[in-house]
Amino acid sequence: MALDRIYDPLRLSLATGAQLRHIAPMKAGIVGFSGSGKTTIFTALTGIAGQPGQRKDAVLGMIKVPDERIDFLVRINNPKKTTYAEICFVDIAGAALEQTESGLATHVVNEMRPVDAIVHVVRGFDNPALTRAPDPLRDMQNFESEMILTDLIQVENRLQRLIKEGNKGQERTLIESIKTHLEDNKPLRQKELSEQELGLLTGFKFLSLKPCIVLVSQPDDAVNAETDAKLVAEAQKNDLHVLSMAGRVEAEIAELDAEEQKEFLADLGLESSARNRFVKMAYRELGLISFLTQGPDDCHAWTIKRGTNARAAAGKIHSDIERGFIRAEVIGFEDFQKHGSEAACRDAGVFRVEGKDYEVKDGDVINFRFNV
Ligand SMILES: Nc1nc2c(ncn2[C@@H]2O[C@H](COP(=O)(O)OP(=O)(O)OP(=O)(O)O)[C@@H](O)[C@H]2O)c(=O)[nH]1
Ligand SMILES: [Mg+2]
Repeated sequence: MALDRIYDPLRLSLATGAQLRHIAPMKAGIVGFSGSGKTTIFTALTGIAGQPGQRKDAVLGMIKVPDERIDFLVRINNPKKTTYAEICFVDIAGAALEQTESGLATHVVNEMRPVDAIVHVVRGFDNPALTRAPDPLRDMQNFESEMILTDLIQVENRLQRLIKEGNKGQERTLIESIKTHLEDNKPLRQKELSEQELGLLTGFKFLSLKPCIVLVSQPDDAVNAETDAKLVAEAQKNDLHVLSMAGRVEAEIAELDAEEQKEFLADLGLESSARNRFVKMAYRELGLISFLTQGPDDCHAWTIKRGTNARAAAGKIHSDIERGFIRAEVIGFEDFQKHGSEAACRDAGVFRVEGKDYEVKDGDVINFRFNV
């Protein structure tokens, strides 16, 4: 399926869980209980008006990741094409408020499976449509338990199947140890798993294994409020990262044009937009970095996980470059900025040739040499 049939970058569109799998940029699923303010946060992060209420399909919004390094490369190259890293936000249907003891509803799970990271919106504001008073800590813990329970049910089904087939191999041992972990109400992101074990588990797309940011949607008068310390402490116990914002205020600002946004943010004493604050935190907490490629045709930011080696990074651009990898020609961004061109960097001795195992650093300007 062609990507451009699924979504128009930077515009609103709809997709089913199955279509979501085909979207290449990092996908962040906005989830939470019904009426927690998810759609409002979707608007705050994307600037795109959301669709209120329950729907059949997930709503997508693409954003470009602001990157001053790309802005610099564009100024010196004036390229035909500029490509910022992108994040695709997915506004996912709300989860039922009551704890069901049977995990999350299937239509919610189907939309959550394909995402790379979870943005869990918890309600800190009074929603007149809901009878329960806001309680971010309660909602954070309940939704986490729902994700864990959903994984546990999946694991139990798999285990039964393996037992029936008489399987006594590696997968069964692993599934059994995962079951024990989940039964303790612990998320899989906290289980130590080897690369090989993670490989065996990719097909499951476990919810509690995905990195998760808890986003507390605060009332309108809490634009700059600190997140409750108890909530942060509890979140840390589960490797959850917390960010607070006044969702409705931020959504209104995000829909303004750039100049007006700046004024409003300054008036409110906010350093930058909700989107920028989110992206900065998400990259830091999810261990993401960008490397850059540049030239007269294209200046391009590529998002990878910290720790990725040169050869795997090349695969982000094209599988041929990964397969035929010869070497990576690397200049650190600060050196590039200081000297202004590849030639000047060579003269200054800051142009490096690295092999396939080189660990790519944030902001590396790279030219891959390959042969296929
Ligand atoms: N006071 C206040 N109200 C908000 C805030 N965010 C959302 N609301 C209101 O709460 C209601 C629900 O907000 P939505 O963003 O639609 O919540 P949702 O989680 O997407 O809801 P569902 O998709 O139905 O589960 C709406 O009436 C919003 O106007 C906020 O930050 N402050
Ligand atoms: Mg909604």
